[in-house]
Amino acid sequence: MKIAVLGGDGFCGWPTSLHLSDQGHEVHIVDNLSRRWIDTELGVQSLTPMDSIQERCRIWKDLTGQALHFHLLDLATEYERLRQWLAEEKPDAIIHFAEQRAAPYSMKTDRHKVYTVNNNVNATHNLLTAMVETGIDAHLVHLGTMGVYGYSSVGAAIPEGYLDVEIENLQGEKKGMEILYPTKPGSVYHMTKSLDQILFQFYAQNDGVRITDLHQGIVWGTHTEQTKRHEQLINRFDYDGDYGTVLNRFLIQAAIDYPLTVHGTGGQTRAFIHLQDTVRCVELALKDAPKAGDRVKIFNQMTETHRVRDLAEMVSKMTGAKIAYLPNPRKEAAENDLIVKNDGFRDLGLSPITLAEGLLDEVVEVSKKYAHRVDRSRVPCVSAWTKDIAGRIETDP
Ligand code: NAD
Ligand code: USQ
Repeated sequence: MKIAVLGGDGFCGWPTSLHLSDQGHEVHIVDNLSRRWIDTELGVQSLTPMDSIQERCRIWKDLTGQALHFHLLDLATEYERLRQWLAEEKPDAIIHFAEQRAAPYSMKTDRHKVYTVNNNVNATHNLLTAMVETGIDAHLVHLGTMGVYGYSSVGAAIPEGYLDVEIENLQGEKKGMEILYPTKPGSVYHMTKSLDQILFQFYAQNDGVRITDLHQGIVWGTHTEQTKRHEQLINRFDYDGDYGTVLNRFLIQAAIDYPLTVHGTGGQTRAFIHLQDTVRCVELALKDAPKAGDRVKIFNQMTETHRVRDLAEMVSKMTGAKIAYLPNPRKEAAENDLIVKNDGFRDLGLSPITLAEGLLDEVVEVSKKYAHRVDRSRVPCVSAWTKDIAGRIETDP
């Protein structure tokens, strides 16, 4: 297939591009490199030394003979170019990773909120309307988030996207209907993913666009089978207080002898998935495309749930790191349970990589190797969810 990977220079997009190219697909990476600019804005860098996207593509071609085509394009602000690109290239499938994905970054200031909404909502809507206008019949696979549901399962497993409800009509009869699971986003970033869901529902129903939305949990790990093949294919690894995600952060903190930064009591339960499984799930979703006229297909792309303090304790036991319980910069439930259905990918044959399988060591190894690149002053999470909370943030554990 000819596959467009939008956001293919990012943490999930790059290994996915390599994986699909390795399988013989013709892969086109579309990215505006905004993530690299945000590193510059924040004054941080990936733990791992990343080459330019052009250089990464050159190395892959030298190694495998497979070309990766790179296109510099902003989905949110260059609508005409996007439409023209789709009309010319006519991809068979489009994988959409191209959004601002950090909740803390989205809550930093009013400007960051505005940027995140403009970027994410416009990127998704521009893509959908351009697909309709050009008449291409590509399968769109979008990376969404488990965060659209909120994280409370009220004692029942969160289903894959839809909820059956019963309402009483004016005649007093009970009528069943299926609705999108009610959204309860916890940040402006997560809110944009909730808005994306409505855009998808409309374009699937109105124009028959074939869409799969992957509600993904927190991705951990850094290597995949392909990124390990050459040091210049290495993936990005975010450790800073805005973009670093919790488990990867704990592992790098342990490697640099920094107390593990648990927010509040660490009672937040979240869904997780290893990067190698992310890549595999995208492949499985591509093979299971919906038909025109079908409702949006939604998968919960996660393999296990964990409580933040349990993760900290596990990393502490493994490495000897101390744990610091800090005032929480976020507005979120101090404690929550989370039960999630993920039968969709299991039925398609996913055999998940779990934390128990020893791959945590691999991340610690990478962290130790590049520890000299870490700026310790960028480790604390300083983005506060409200002005009240801002006054209570602690930056020195
Ligand atoms: P990332 O920031 O590393 O990558 C996103 C890429 O998209 C970047 O290369 C960026 O330059 C590009 N991009 C952003 N806006 C764009 C635009 N307007 N036009 C063109 N390119 C643009 O993020 P990631 O961690 O790879 O996440 C990818 C997707 O997966 C995101 O949509 C995110 O919401 C979702 N997701 C990520 C995680 C995670 O833990 N990393 C978990 C669940 C879901
Ligand atoms: N946390 C800590 N200490 C830290 C960092 C985080 O205790 O040093 C806590 C947070 O307060 C939160 C939890 O860990 O309760 C998860 O935080 P995170 O930064 O790892 O994850 P999140 O902000 O939810 O975002 C990440 C990705 C996002 C994706 C989401 C999936 O950045 O793109 O959508 O995970 S999910 O969490 O399932 O919604």
